[in-house]
Amino acid sequence: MKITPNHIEAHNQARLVQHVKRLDFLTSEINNADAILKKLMDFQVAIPSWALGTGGTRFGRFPGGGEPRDLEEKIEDVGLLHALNCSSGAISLHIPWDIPKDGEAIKQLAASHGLRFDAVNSNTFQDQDNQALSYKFGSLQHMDKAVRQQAVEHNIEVIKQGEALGSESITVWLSDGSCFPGQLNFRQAFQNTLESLREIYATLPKHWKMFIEYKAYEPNFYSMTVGDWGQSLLYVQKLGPQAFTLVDLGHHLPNANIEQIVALLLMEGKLGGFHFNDSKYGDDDLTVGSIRPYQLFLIFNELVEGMDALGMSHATDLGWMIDASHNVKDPLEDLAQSVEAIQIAYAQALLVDRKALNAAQMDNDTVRCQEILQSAFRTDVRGLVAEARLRLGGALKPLGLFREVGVRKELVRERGSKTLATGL
Ligand code: AFD
Ligand code: MN
Ligand code: MN
Repeated sequence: MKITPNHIEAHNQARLVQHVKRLDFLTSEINNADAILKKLMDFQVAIPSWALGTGGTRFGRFPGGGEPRDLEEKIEDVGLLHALNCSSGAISLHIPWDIPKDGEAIKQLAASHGLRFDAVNSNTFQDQDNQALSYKFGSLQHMDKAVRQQAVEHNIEVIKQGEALGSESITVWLSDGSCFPGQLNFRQAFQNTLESLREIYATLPKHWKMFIEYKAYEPNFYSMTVGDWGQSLLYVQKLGPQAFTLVDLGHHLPNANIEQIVALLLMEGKLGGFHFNDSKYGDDDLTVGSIRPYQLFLIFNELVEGMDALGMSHATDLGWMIDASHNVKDPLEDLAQSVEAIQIAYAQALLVDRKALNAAQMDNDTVRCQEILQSAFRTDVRGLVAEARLRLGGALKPLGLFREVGVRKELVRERGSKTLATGL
């Protein structure tokens, strides 16, 4: 299945008059539309290879049909999404779920869809069939040096795989921890993990980054060895300049002030990137912006302010990735919604009147501070986001075109209705 320029052209033509009307109104209301458009056009969000199939819970899984059967088809799916929105031009691989058999051929296939490879992800939270030692009681933290060594070697192998594809970062998410008090000596677990991470870090290519992702709970329910941003920061500070903290929005305890965490990690030069998703209760992996769009905006508000203060490039200095799971929605539709939600929050954050906010803060004018933030948040920037897509050659309404041409129906026809994608 391919989305052709003809599809895009016909779809856009039919919506152009309405779009221009909307955009004209919007640009008459704001004064930095051109600058925002340029930034939106530069901004790409990576799609996780493990989120292209239907997810499930431990209770069950209800596949929707036409799921990608192998890495090639996963790349095809991300290519479809990118053809529609021109803003998801990267794929993040999970190894060993997605080991390229022929690296060069996979690289070429991705390039033919305009895709590059974002961070590679290691997996020591499951045992694989051919694995000698078990990760039941942890991997990089394990009491047994041989298990730690096996996990270290896996991560080194993932870096090698990533290098062959042109990736420039590895994300390490550990499920290591304990389920019951007394099970683990916390200091020992930390030291073991640090020592293992150091061995991995030592093999990083010079231009690579290592992201240490934290998570408050699950699958371990008493302690997680990288349980929060403070612990992740401890590791990355000890590891060195190529190590950074990765913030997954679903990995905090309820009501955590994620925007403040982001601001401080940025200030310390230790924020590496994001796994975007949304949640009501925990690590729900729901569509970005579906539950707490204001929180997402506030996070982007800190990002824009902090990155500008440090002279960082919005497009390239942090890793922007989605990490989601789709139990009831079509994965591609869900991902299209997520990318758009990220772009909307980013555009709204670019609208914030920084000078006025600064002045209101200096005056302790709390009311004015809220007005400034909320007036940006309540601006309907969808016309700007659509215009950025239009200029890049994408569809005015990606989701609309996806349904008009019956992408899923065609994928089911090509691949079958009972296919199963690897992932969670
Ligand atoms: C986990 C983490 C991490 C990991 C993924 C596995 O968010 O990013 O790679 O799920 O699918 O909860
Ligand atoms: Mn994640
Ligand atoms: Mn997660």
